[in-house]
Amino acid sequence: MQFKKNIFAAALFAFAAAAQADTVIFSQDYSAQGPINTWVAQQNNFVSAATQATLNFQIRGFNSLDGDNYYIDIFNLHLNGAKIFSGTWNLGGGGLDRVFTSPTGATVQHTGQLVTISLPVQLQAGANNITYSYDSPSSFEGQQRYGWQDLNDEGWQLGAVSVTTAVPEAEQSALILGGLGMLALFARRRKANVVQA
Ligand SMILES: [Ca+2]
Ligand SMILES: [Ca+2]
Repeated sequence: MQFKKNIFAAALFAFAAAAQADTVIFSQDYSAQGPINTWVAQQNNFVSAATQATLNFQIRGFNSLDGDNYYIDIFNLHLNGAKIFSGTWNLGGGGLDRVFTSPTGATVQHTGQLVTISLPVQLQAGANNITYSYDSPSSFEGQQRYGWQDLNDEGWQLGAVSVTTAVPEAEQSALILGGLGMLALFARRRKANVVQA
């Protein structure tokens, strides 16, 4: 009976290790925060050893946050000072959805007043800064588009942010082999117990 339990535990360990392909190196949940003005930026500061990572986050619009209309609101994301992602979506105020700057491999899903974004990012080994901000430019594509509108009209919120790195396949294999090793160990112990009895 004990042997069966051990086998089960070892198998679970092997499968769990295989499933844990991503390591979270930074996460912050802003869902309890109310809307903030479009001229207020948000920042994440964290230290990373890894360079290749995935940044997941959400943008939520309140009231009539605009897309590409007269009162255009453009979302910008800077990683360590460089703009890597930029776009505008109709998050309640009308206008078109557009992405202006985006790394290869990005996914952007817009549903209602929520945009869910996943970006491959190249971090620095050491300190990293991500800045999320909105811009409502005085000049955009040859037109006056300026329109900061306060919280009575619109606001925004950053959703759950997570930065993850994929565990290299070699490490995953090592974890699975470790789980199989445990299986073998339990099997040997069981044999030894049988001999003693
Ligand atoms: Ca608006
Ligand atoms: Ca606006």
